[in-house]
Amino acid sequence: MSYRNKLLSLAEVIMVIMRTSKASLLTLVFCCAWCFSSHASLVYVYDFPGTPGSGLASAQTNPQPGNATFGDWSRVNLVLVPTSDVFDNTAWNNTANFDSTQYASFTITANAGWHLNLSLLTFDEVRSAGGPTKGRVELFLNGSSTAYDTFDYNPTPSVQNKSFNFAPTTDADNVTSAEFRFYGWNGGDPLGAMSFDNVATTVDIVPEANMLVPILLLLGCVMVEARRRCQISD
Ligand SMILES: [Ca+2]
Repeated sequence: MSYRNKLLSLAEVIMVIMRTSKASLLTLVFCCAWCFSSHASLVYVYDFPGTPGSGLASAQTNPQPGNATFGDWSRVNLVLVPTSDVFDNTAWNNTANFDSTQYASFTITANAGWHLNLSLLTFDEVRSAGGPTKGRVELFLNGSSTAYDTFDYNPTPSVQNKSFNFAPTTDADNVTSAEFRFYGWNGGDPLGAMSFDNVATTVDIVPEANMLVPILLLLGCVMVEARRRCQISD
């Protein structure tokens, strides 16, 4: 349900409550519960279904969240490996030097009037024999060319789950777009591969306007109406 529709629904419920009782306290509790319940984190997962595993957002098992769009995966200076159910790539930089021009990535874009409070990225990784032995994930915010945070790890020959515990973004950061880039280098074979799966982003998608403003306006209306009815009954 959209934020606007939630507000309209809330107003209707308040009117019903006021018609049927003097339950101002109940109304207050309901408003607070609604406010907090509409403000929860969700987890969006890329699981790359098909052969080769698809990086298209429309192909993922879970649907898009409301009020933000997870994008299609990109390969920048990488070559697809047609493995099933993972995002597999070869032609990684084979030297000992990190190369910022070669990566796999995806973006998240908030709808107008919303922003992203990001808190965690987890993912499965595995490399083939000769694949990269150095891995890095960088998070870029609001189109900046400077990484907000960086996670280094050593890609493994069997599947492991990794956690990128960056500093969570807050309302004050006003993040409206984000990009995660996955790098690899220092392999022993130019045909070596590295793949990703179950790339899970934890995010709270928040309306930019202060949530309390419309709630307080509604509560104000409730109290004014309650006082008016009291005066009429006196
Ligand atoms: Ca998968």
